Amino acid sequence: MTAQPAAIDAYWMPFTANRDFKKRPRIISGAEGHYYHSADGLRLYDSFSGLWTSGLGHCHPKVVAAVQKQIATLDYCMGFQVSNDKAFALAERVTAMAPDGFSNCFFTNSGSESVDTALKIALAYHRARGEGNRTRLIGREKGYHGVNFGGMSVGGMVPNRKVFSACLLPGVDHMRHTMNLEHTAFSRGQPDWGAHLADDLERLAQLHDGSNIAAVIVEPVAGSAGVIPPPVGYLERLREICDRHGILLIFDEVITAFGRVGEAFAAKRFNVKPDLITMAKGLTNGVIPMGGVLVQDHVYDAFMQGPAHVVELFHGYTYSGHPVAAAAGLAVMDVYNEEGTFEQSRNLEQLFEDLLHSFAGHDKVIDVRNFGLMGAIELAPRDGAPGARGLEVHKHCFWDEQLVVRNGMDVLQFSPFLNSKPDEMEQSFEAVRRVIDAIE
Ligand code: PXG
Repeated sequence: MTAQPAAIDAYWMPFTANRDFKKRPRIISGAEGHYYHSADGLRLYDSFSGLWTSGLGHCHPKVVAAVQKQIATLDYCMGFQVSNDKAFALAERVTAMAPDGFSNCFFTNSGSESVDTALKIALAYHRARGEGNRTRLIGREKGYHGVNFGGMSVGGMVPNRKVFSACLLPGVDHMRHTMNLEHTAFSRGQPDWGAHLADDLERLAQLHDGSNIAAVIVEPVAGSAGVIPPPVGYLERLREICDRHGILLIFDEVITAFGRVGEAFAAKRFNVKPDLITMAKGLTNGVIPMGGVLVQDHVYDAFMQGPAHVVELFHGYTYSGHPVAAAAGLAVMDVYNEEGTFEQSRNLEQLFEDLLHSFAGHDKVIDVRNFGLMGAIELAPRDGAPGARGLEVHKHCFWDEQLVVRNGMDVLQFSPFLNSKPDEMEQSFEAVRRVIDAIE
């Protein structure tokens, strides 16, 4: 048992009610496989795989060994003009797993950086092709694309945007989101209703003239907003409209890539090919921060023109392609391959869906949504106190059931391990039910 840290005032926690947290901290000091160890001695099951990150479980021995070896071999190396062997190797591995025609990968250090990188690539691509007038960017309500200025601007999470409203990028529009409880509540997987909402993109193309639009970005399955699977036919329709108007389609796959929806990429699962794909999280199983952007060949080729000694894209991060992160990524790709992780994930989908939907009909539950190993149970908000019920479930699960459950307001989100054991998955939902039953 490890003691609680003596002082906890200095750390300003992200996306957390700091004062509430510090009254009774939930501090994790160790992990192994599917369990966390808290600083005050609890052993907790992690129902969220880190933060959608750690599909293989924590401290996988192969990944640990690869990181230990790399850090003692090459800890860092400049990534501009000089680079390291592991970054090239990882780009080869990841592009080989991508849909056909994605032969190049740019590395970043997070999902937010991946999104801003993708938006910049889209703008620079059009300019390189003599269409510098294409500057408008389109996102979607309820979209989450990280917290940097580009991602925040195309994103549609109101609390994340509110305070910064005056500083959001100009020339950004949003399509409507596709959630409508009247039509889609308790759908299993993709709802049948809602494909027509893709036509919002056509309307924006009519309004601005499609020739002024650079790109549209969507999460193939929205994650942070509380798991919103795409209506049947919706992504296909977006692709058609993009093709008609020369608009680049960006899939933000920070959550959906690497097995979360039973394939290496959601683009493969839905059989819809975007022009750019952002990724992070599962790229290294969360072990070392790393993200990336995959680009279709026509995008990369547009940059590889003109004098060969000139930098093609004035963009990059000190830690782009970091050797330790890339070594972690390579080990993770090996494990995905050796253990058949994406197939394991696919095989757990039915059980997961059944467990989630066993909450339909519960008097405190107003919707259940799922796709792949992404799931949400939406609780009815308590009168006058939206979010209170969700936070209470999180805390009771932690203290009373030794279970880490993520809540976004009153939506409980589930991101089980891609290699979950069925009995542990079942037990985790039994615990959630006891807590939902017990609270007010
Ligand atoms: N795009 C998507 C689709 C994401 O889910 C980001 C970009 C940003 O990634 P970074 O690495 O910059 O955080 C994300 C991140 C939640 C939750 O509760 C999800 C994320 C972040 C915080 C909370 O679902 N995803």
